[in-house]
Amino acid sequence: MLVDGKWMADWQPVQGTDAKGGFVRMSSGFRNWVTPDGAAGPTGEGGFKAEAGRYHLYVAYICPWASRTLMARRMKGLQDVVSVSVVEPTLTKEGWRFGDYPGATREPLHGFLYMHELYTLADPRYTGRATVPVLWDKATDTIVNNESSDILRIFDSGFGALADSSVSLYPADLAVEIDALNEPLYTQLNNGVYRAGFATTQLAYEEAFADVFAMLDRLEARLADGGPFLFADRFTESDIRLFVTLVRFDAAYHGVFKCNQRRIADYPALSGWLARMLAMPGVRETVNIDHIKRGYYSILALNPNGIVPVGPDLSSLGL
Ligand SMILES: N[C@@H](CCC(=O)N[C@@H](CS)C(=O)NCC(=O)O)C(=O)O
Repeated sequence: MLVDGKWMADWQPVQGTDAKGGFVRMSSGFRNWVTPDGAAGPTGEGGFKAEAGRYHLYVAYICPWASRTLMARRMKGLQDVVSVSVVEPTLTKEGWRFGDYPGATREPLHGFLYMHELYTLADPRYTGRATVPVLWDKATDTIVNNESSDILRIFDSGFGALADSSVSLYPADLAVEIDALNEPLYTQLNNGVYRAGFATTQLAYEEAFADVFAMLDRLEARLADGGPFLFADRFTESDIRLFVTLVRFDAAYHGVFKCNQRRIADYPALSGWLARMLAMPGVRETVNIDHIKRGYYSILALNPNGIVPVGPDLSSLGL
């Protein structure tokens, strides 16, 4: 991570640990918003007006947080408004790197090799991890926001008429219900798999494991009774939040994070929902299973020899 603008070499994949050996994710440092008129958003400073071609999104295909912003960009029809770069799938000793690994890209704006160079350009005294996603402002050469849950909402409403208004990822009349579902979805499932994978005690792992499968059971029942989306016929940001975890589950979390009570393939309603998501225009292109497998299985603290499993067979999902 960066400390006072300097890269610290003793990088650890575990972001933080609490007294009980539980995984603790660090908070995001840049929280400004793009808005139609450039006024300040719910957090941070103003000055980031929606303009086509002004903003750039840095992502990793391995990363569910980054992938959810990529999917929101596609669902809101912002492909020609916000450009994208993709880092290589394996974290190096200097964090995320740009390069020629298939599916990755070079850094187009400054020719940087590492993600952390963008952070120190934005703030030469930055302290924190150089995480993806990052929403970058080309006009002022700085980071607008590096919190994916904010970026989802920026894409939903911050770009005004530049975005597809027929899709609303966070409609006002569902906002309370979406927030109420997002909370356990994040704690028990999206972050629950990480809490299982990075636990350093048996107890912390088992607590996280129970959370993951309790939430999967709950969502299976919800989708078996309803659908086609989490909120009946309304596609929302909660579907995006669920998708990024489910599409990684059998390929990565089931193995390397030891979330192995069941696979998503064993849940009929969840696998039907996952197949429906993948059939939506542009969604398949936000998923790169090779990056996902290579990325997670290269976390040497969890998989010392870095062997990437050949399976599972995901051909029924077209992956
Ligand atoms: N709060 C952030 C978390 C992002 C995050 O943890 N990204 C991971 C990849 S999945 C990362 O970039 N880790 C690099 C590191 O920890 O050094 C968000 O949701 O946007």
